[in-house]
Formats: sequence, C-alpha cells, structure tokens
Amino acid sequence: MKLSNDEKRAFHEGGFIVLRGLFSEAEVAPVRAAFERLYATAQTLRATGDHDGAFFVLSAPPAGEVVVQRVVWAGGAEPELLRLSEDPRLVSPALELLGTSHCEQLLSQAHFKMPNDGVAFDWHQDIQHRDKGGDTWRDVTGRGSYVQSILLVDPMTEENGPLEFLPMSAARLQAGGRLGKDEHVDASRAVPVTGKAGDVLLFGPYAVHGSHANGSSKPRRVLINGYAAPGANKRVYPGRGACRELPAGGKFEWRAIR
Ligand SMILES: O=C(O)CCC(=O)C(=O)O
Repeated sequence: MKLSNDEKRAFHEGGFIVLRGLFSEAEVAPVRAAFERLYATAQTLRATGDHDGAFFVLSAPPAGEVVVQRVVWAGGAEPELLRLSEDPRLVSPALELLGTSHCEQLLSQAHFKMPNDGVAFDWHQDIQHRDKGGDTWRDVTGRGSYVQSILLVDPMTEENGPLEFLPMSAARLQAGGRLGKDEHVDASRAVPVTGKAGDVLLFGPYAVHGSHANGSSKPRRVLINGYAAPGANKRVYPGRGACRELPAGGKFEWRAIR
C-alpha cells in the first residue's frame, strides 16, 4: 500500500493522519486478547519492572486493581504484537514518511486507559522521549526521523480519553520546532481523534499531543509501534528484542523514495 500525496502532505504539514479500517476486527481480536493477558499479568506483579521480556509501568492503589500506566516493549511478552508491528500496512507507510528503506523499531507499547483509572498524558512531543540529550538522537533525515503509529484496539471516542492534537505550523513541524519549557499551550484548539478499532493514527516527533483520563465505562486501549530512521537513535530501549531492524529478513521489495 502507498500513501496518497494528500496523506503525505497532511502528515508533514498538519502533524498527523488516520488510516481508517487498516486492520479488520478478526485481526484486532488477537491483539485485544494479548492486551487482556498483559493486564492480568500486571495484576499479579503489583510493582514497576521487567517481566517476561517486557517492562511494566504500574501504580498500585491502596486497594483495587493495579493501574497499568503502560507496558513498554509489550511484544517482548506477547510475540503476536511483534508480528503485527512487522505488517507492511504499518511498516510501508512509516518508511514512506521517513523516506528510508529500513527502520529501527523502538516502540511496541501497550496503553490501557481503563474506565476511571486516571491514566492521562500531558501535552508533549515524542521528540522529548526519543532525544534524551548527549547525542542520544540525531535527525538523520532532516524531517524528524521518527514515525509513531497508534493502532486502536478499542473504539476511541470523545468520552474515553481520545488522543488530541494541537495545531502547529507546518514550518515548525518540519523544522524541528520543540515546545519551549514554559511555552503556553492553547488546549482550546485541540483536535480529538476518534475512530474504530483497527484504525491507525500516524504522527511525527514534533506533533504536540496528549489525552485526558478515560471517564467512560469501557476500556480505551491502543498499541503503539514506533519506527525510527536507521542511525537516528543511539539509546538502548528496554525489552527482549527491542530496537530491531525492519523489514526483517529482506521480505520487503518496495523501497521508499523521498
Ligand atoms: O495513549 C495515549 O493517549 C497517549 C499516547 C502518546 O502520548 C504517544 O503515543 O506519544
């Protein structure tokens, strides 16, 4: 599959795009089952740490269920998730947007946001998580060198803490415009992204985004796969098999040209 020129323009100039219905319900169902196993495992762990190839970030309330903030490199514990992140429907658009023939998969991350668990994400840009200073990150493509993909595992609605994006100028998105430490963010201009399970959201490292807590009665789970241009990342990420090169084993014929 190839992105249209409009989609590429929307990504580079608007900050994000949504590919509707990329995965069918039959394909999302095993992902959801993997999330359910991870959630059940988290309830037995009760504290943040490595487990079975993944890294669980948890907060344990005095009573009730353990809150799962995120499971880093979730595919380490659930290989089904890693298989999905190799799918050409994800890797091909990521390469096209990166403008490279290969990439390094940095993230395979499970976000849960269960009803009223309070998990929320402040306004941020993903560059804050990729570039930790001291030569940990280099924008080798000059266009961000990173594509984050978000697969909706459940419907994302106005009520369940959808991802929201703040409009930014195309110049700033493309020229590495980082949020200043005390920069004012006008949340009234935020654009929520809603969609069905199987939809995929793609955005770059300078898109400003966040999400509120889930105040609905249903989970809002997403699987995050993050793809970096080769040579951009110098950090070691946690998890069994993290930071792998894709496509693996030369399965891919198609090469992206910027
Ligand atoms: O799951 C969410 O709502 C937040 C996701 C996010 O902030 C990210 O992918 O960088």
